Amino acid sequence: MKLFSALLTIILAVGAHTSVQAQTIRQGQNVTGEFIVRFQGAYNPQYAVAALQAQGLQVKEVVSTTLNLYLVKGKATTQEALGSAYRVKGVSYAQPNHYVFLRAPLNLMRGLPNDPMFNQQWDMIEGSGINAAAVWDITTGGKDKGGRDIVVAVVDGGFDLTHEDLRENIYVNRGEIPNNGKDDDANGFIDDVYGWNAFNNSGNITSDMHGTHVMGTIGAKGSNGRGVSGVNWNVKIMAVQGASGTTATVAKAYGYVIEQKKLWYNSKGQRGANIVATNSSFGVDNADCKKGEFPVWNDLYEQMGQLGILSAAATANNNVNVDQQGDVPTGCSSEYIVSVTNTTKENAKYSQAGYGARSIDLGAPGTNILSTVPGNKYSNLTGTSMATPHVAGAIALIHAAASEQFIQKYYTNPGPAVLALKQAMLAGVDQLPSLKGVTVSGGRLNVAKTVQILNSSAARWR
Ligand SMILES: [Ca+2]
Ligand SMILES: [Ca+2]
Ligand SMILES: [Ca+2]
Repeated sequence: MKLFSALLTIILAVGAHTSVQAQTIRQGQNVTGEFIVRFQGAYNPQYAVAALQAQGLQVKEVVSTTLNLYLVKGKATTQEALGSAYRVKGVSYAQPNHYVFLRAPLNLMRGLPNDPMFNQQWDMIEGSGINAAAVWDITTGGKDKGGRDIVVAVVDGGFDLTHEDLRENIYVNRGEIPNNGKDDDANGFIDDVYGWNAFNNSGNITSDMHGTHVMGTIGAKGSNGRGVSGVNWNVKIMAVQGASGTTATVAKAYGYVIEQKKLWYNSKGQRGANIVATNSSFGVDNADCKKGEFPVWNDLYEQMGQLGILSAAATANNNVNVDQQGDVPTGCSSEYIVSVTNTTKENAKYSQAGYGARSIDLGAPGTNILSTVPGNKYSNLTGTSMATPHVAGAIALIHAAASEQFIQKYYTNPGPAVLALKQAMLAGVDQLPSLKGVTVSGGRLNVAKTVQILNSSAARWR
C-alpha cells in the first residue's frame, strides 16, 4: 500500500543520505556527524547560525524556531563537535541525532484497522478496492468538520442491530423512549428509536441477512479487534425497513428519511438526523422510470437531494444495458442518484451486473464481499447490493474528510454541494477497461481521490 511504500522510502532515503546501508542501521544509532542544538530563550536564527558557523559547525536545518532547535553537522568526532557547540553563547544543550524507527508492526500502523478479518477486505484498499484505507489517515468517519454527526439511512429488508460489529454504529433517536406507544419526540413516528419499519408502520426493526451485510460494509466498527471494518470505522447508521413490496412501502421508507432530515434542519440539529446518504440495494428490473409510471420514485430522490442527501442505488443483477432496458431506480433521471454496478477483485465488471453509458455512474466492489450477517457472524456475498454500500459509505466518509469550505456550502446550499460531491466521485474513479463506454465515469470508486478532488475544487468556491 501507498503508506507502506512511503515509509520504506523515508527509511531508505535516510540511509542513502548518510551513506549508511538501510539494513545496517540500528534503532538509537547516531547519525554520523550530526547533532541537535538547542538555544536557551529566543535567539534570532541568523545569530544562531552565524555563531555556530564561527565554531566550524554547519547548520543543516532549522528544526524548530519555536523551540530554538538546529540540526548541525561538523567536526570529525561527535564529542569534538559537541564541545564546539557548547562554546557558543546561548546554547542550552547539544545532543546526537539518532535513528528512530516505527514501533508498530505493519498491520497495526495508523491507517489500517486491527480487525482480524481485515486481511480479506480487498474491497477497502488500493488496487482492486475503493482506497478507503488512504482516507483513514485523515479521518475514520463519524463527524464532519463542524462536529455534526453523519448519518447514513439504509433502506433494506431488515437488520440485526445487536451484531457485535454493528451495534456501536447504529443510529439512536435520543428523543424517543422505546416501546411506550408514544411519539415522545413529536416527529410523527411512534417509538422510532433506531429508524422505521415501513412494512408495518412501527419502530420494531426485524433481522435480515441482506440488510445486515449492507450495513457492515457502510460502517462495521473499525479497529475494535472484531470481525471486519466498514468504509467508516465510526458513523451513525439508521435502520429503515421497506425495500420491497410496493412503491407505497418504498415511499413511506424514504418519507421517513425526508422527515428526519427536515426536522434536523428546522431544529438546528437538536432533533431529527443529519442524513447525508441513503443506500438502496433494491429496485424493479426492466422498468422504465422515465415513461411516467414511476414519478413518485424520481420525486423522492429529487426531494432528498435538495435536502443534501445523495442516494446510492444498486443497478440490476443482470447483464443488461439499463439505457435500453430501463431500471428503477437506476434508470431514473434524478441527478441525486449515484447508480452503481458490481466490480471484481480482478478489476472487471462482474459478468451478471447491469451497465449503461448514460444511466450507470460507476462501479464498486461487489463480488465476494466479506461483511456482517446476523448472529455475530460474517459472510461473503455477491451482487450490486454489495457494491452500492461502498458508495453510500464513501459519501459519509467524504463528508467527514471534506474541508470547511465544502461543509459551509453544504449547510447553506445542500443540493449544489452534494452534486459537486457526486461530480468529484465520478472524476476520481480508477478507470477500468470493462467499465469504459458502459458507465458514465468509466471506472471504479476511489474514495481518496474523490476527497482530493472535492477539497481542491471547494477551495475555489466563494
Ligand atoms: Ca418519534
Ligand atoms: Ca416512544
Ligand atoms: Ca470490526
